[in-house]
Amino acid sequence: MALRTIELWRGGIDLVSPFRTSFGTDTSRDLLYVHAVGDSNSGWGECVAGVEPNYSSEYLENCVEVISRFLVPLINRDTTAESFIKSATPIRGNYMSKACVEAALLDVQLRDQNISMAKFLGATKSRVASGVSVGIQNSLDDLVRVVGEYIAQGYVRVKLKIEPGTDIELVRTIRKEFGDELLLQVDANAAYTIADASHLKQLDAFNLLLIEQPLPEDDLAGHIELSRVISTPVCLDESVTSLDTARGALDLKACSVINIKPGRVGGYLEAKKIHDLCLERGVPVWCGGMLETGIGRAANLALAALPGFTLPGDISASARYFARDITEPFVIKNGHIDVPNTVGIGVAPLPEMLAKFKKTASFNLSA
Ligand code: OSB
Ligand code: MG
Repeated sequence: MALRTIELWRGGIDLVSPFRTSFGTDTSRDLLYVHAVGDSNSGWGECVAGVEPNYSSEYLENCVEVISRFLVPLINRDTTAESFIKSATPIRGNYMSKACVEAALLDVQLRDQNISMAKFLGATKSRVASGVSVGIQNSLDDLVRVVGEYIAQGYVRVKLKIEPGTDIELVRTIRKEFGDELLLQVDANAAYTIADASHLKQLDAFNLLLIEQPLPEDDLAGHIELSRVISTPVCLDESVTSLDTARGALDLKACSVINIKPGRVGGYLEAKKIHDLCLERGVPVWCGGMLETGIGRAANLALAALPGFTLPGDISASARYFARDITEPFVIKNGHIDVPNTVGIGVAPLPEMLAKFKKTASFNLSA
């Protein structure tokens, strides 16, 4: 029941189609996994950082450095996910680095304890409603076709990426094409400023579930002002990096919905705390995504099964992202994806997929 080694694994998997947001275009996932190897079991954690620091200030190579140089030295044979997160408090920021180490430690310890991540976190659902995040397309025709395909596959909620110049018309077109019943929301990834408030107010005509992260990460005042001016609920993604920022944003009415991403807030333990706060306050939350492979997706499903996750999240089927996932693929059935219910995160990399990856570091732990 003790840890032996922390390994870092690197590789990449192509996306089935390019994913374009207001901050850039991804055609593949460059991957970093943390593998925590114990005496009897091992656990996996996926790093959600991108190659470039454009979603947030974190990026993959920096995570490799932070994990190797600052986080692994905090781990000994008896470290748990909880004790690791506590000891990592003096390391500022670096949420995505902390989160993937924590995830690997959680996976191995829950396997040792013979319980599932879903059970450990307090899941109340065995499957979760599946939404899809649709990147910016080359034309409105392409967008209509792509959204139509996702709806045909059963996705229960559609999120459209927007940016200045491709926003109001895009929403108008999708509403006209697919009707008022479609659960629809938009995500700007911080592409606007508060000077765009009256422009964004035009979105109020389309009965959107929410607008996600319209303004820059640090513009709390702007989000407070925008929330007063528009009736579409404001949801924060990038701005919420911890329980404290979540509480502050809610207290100051900068948002009325929160997108919880474990990677962005430093792990599943912190994500659960944000969920608990929001549940207590009746604030709806949903589980975001970072184009995770099956390792990150499995853990996100466990989190999204908690009772406060009342809005469909961005957890789509493996096939929406990859021709072949690193794990057994997650599939959508009647608009839902099953929550893994076996020990730990319930999945592990398939040997034939892992064979294409490289173990780039291995740290032996001391007592
Ligand atoms: O802002 O939610 C986002 C993907 C990468 C980085 C940021 C975001 C996203 C998504 C995709 O919207 C969500 C998913 O399907 O994983
Ligand atoms: Mg977002």
